[in-house]
Amino acid sequence: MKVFQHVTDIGDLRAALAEAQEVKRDRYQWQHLGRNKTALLIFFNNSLRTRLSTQKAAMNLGMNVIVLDVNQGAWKLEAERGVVMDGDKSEHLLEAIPVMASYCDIIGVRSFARFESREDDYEERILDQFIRYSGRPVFFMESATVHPLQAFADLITIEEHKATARPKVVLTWAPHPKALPQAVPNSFAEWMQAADVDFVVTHPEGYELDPQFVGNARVDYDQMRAFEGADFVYAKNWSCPGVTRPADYGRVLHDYHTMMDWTVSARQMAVTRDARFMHCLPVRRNMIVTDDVIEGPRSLVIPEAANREVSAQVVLKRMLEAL
Ligand code: AN0
Ligand code: CP
Repeated sequence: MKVFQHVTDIGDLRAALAEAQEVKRDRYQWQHLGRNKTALLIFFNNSLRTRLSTQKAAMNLGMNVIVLDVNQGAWKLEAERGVVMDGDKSEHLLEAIPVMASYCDIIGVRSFARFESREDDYEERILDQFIRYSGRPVFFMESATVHPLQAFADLITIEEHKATARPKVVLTWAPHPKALPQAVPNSFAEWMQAADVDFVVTHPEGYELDPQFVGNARVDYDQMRAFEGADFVYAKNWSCPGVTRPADYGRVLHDYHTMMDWTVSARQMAVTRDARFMHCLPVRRNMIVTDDVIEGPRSLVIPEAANREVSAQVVLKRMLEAL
């Protein structure tokens, strides 16, 4: 594997899920694969899970790991070509990328949506430059539009906890005080559309996800109706994707105080089929989900986060095998 961005990059999902279970049986059985190989993890944004789980996965494989927080100690990086660099940016990505690549074998990058323009974000300008100019395999650790390590971990978690062959999985929008990217719901939708599940999305009007990710998934603006008979509830906030009105891209469309009936609580969970609750974390309690639901016996948020180590290990293992 040279790039890990979309669900198609992982190939057959059955095989990927089987490999995840093989990792869980003994995660240290491939220490020879990573010997004298270095993973460089580059963070333009904050992280708890991605940072720790990906380092752990690389160490499980016997790799060396270097973590760079670009905004804490590195030079500020320019991403546009052709600008006169007389501002606060001291170095250009076009030099920084090949330099960083010269010290490692595999590169992971986290670079969130900037919300300056929908085109810039959806063209994946930053990650594309890493793919083009590093000469190394590149995996996305949440880019402007996707978070595939999260979606893969989510799929592993659903597979482990499903009680029926084809569970009903509901992705629900939930309120949040600040504008958040669409990367998590985009990837979750993309991976659920590729998996053997009955997938439904529910959100207020105006938050329609990009068709390249959501495809022809069922969308219901009535959250209670969408929750009926659900086996898994996956909550997430996202800002306006700007599909129908590009000018609204990245906006929070309503004052969140008026949207609090979308917070996942016992009221909605009551109409499900005793659904499991999922969220990628970090989560704002009593905005996205009530304390009782996230703490309750049906919550999967901790095993879901633990599976981030597993999804990262499958991806790194495949990249090492293809070096
Ligand atoms: C990020 C987001 O919503 O994309 C990261 C989630 C994994 N969340 C925040 O910035 C709070
Ligand atoms: N879920 C997730 O990616 O968490 P972090 O932002 O803490 O890495």
